[in-house]
Amino acid sequence: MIKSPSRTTLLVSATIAVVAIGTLYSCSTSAANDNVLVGNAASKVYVAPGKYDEYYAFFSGGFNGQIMVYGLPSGRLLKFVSVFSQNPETGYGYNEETKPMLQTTYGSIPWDDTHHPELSQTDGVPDGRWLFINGNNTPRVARIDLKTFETTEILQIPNAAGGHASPFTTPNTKYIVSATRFSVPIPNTDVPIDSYKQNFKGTLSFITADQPGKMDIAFQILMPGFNYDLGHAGKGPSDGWFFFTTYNSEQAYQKLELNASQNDKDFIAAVNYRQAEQCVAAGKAKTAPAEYFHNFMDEKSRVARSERKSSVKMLNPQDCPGVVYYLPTPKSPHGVDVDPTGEYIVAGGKLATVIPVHSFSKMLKAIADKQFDAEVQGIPVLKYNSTLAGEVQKPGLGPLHTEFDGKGNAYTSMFISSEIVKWKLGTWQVLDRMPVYYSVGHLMIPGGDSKKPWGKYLVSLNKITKDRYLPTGPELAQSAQLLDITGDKMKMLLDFPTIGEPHYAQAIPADLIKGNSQKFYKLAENSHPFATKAEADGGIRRQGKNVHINMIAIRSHFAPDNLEGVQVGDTVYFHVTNIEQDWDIVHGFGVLGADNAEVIIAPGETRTLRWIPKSTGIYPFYCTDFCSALHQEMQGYVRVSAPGSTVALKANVSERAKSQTARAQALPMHHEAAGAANGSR
Ligand code: RUQ
Ligand code: CUA
Repeated sequence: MIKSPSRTTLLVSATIAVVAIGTLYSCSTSAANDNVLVGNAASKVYVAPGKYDEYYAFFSGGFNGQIMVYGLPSGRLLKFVSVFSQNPETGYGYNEETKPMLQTTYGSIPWDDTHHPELSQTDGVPDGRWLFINGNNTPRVARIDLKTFETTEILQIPNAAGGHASPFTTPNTKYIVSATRFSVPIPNTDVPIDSYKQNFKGTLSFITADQPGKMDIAFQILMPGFNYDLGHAGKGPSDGWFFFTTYNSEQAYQKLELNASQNDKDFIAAVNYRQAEQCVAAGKAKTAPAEYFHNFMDEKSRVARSERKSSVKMLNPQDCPGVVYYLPTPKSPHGVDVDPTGEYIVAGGKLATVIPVHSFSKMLKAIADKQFDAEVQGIPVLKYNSTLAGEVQKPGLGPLHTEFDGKGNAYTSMFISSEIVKWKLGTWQVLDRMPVYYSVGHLMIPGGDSKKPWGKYLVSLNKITKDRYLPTGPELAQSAQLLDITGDKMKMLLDFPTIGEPHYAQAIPADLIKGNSQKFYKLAENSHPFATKAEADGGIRRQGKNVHINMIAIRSHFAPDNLEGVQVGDTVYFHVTNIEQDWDIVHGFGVLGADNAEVIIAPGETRTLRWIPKSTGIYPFYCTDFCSALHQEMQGYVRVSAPGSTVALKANVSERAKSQTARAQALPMHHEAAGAANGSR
């Protein structure tokens, strides 16, 4: 077989292909280097040691279900924020306090696929209070509090499958949205797949978002069974409207690659959500049964709770005329982006040869003049030319997403031709092009989807990395590239890798966040039911087969640190309170043979590790975070006896309390020195 001619042919053609690709990439790379090497690119991204970056940037972690926080322009990675995925690094989703965050009607889900981070806005401008992000697989939206950089709330979206067009915000964060990517029967029931046209529907969800801890579905709009892809709110004159792209208006349910690419135009759904509010208030929405979970972190106890909800308000556009219009849009549109003035609605048609731009004012006029072509399930379809402001001709191949610089320019990502194209709003002229490496999906300008973009940098979020970094086996990191957009021509400044697939990102001047960043949790306000606020309060308690250990962590010991009386068959809960009240003094806790993950305990909070010892013996536990000069001494032992053993419950609380506190005070700790250095800046 090795010698067969077909194999040889295959090898030869493969070699040719490799050579061709190699040539392509080396050409591209040298072209890139030409761009990079103009002027002072390095100095523009250089952030000196000890200095801060100018922007916080939040990148979706895609299929890692998290968020990565980067500094711009340096591209330095600052933090991972766990959202929909368990994270063994912090214990998120493993410890007892955060487990409820991942609760859904499908059970506890340890993973999701994040796509679109979205900053909260005030009057159409990112304000630095919260970041929202969607879970695409098991439709959910999450709130991240930008004081603590922690996920504080997750809402499941019922009557949906694939939460892709999400969680874009209205200008004052009254609502964030989620549209179903995949249409399914609503409510979801057992039907033949080939009954798609009769039975499958889409939904658009409007979610109240301006009150922390109280996210909920305000209402859903029942839509024809297309795929809903992305969305953006109107602003300024178009405030009160929301625009969603749809594809698969063919309603294909197999081989979509072919069957959903038949129509020359699909649609943008223009939703008048103020009108929807009025119809809901007037009782025109039905109360539909819908099971979903709302999970939120209590601020004082820092324990998450889950509540199950059982119905939503469902509005059928037929019962609320004027609530939705369809704008024909070529072809299989993906992104839909509204310019800073609120007049222009730009679509990125994956298979379109132009970038179509709709005019909001023309749309209102076309509605008033009833310029309708057809109706789809009670939704009027406007005439393409009646809403069209213009088309960008020959933009490149595979337009996906557009952001704005606030100076009248738009920037569109071209997936197939791997470039960013800059064009002028109003004249639709292409002004500049920049090759990017490779296959750009989203692009991001800080505030670039808002009323007031900070139009200094553009980040290209590339799907394919290939030869940009040292090879790391078959799977490479994804790649981001930073461009300077202050001049007429874009300038390439920097490549940096990203982890998971960063579909979209958001960024905001650091000044809007850094002053609010919380340094520790106040111990006095810790209302966790198992909080231990002083060394002398530690102990061990048995409740049937459950053993609760109350423990403190402080540099450089746990108290108690010797525990006896645990038996095989018990479930042990280590409730560890970090009683430090100082910035960046975090302790960790791990115990031999634990089958979950460590817990990381921020100063002032309590975290609980559940542990089921499987055999008798002595089990050490230790601090996992190098917290002090005597971090290696920060350890203890649990004795595990046979079931029914007469070994009494015992915790060495009081003897250790005094001597260790005295010792900790006598030693200078490296974290304190680091803290002082930070404080001096
Ligand atoms: S997607 S690459 Cu936003 Cu999930 Cu466009
Ligand atoms: Cu605490 Cu190391």
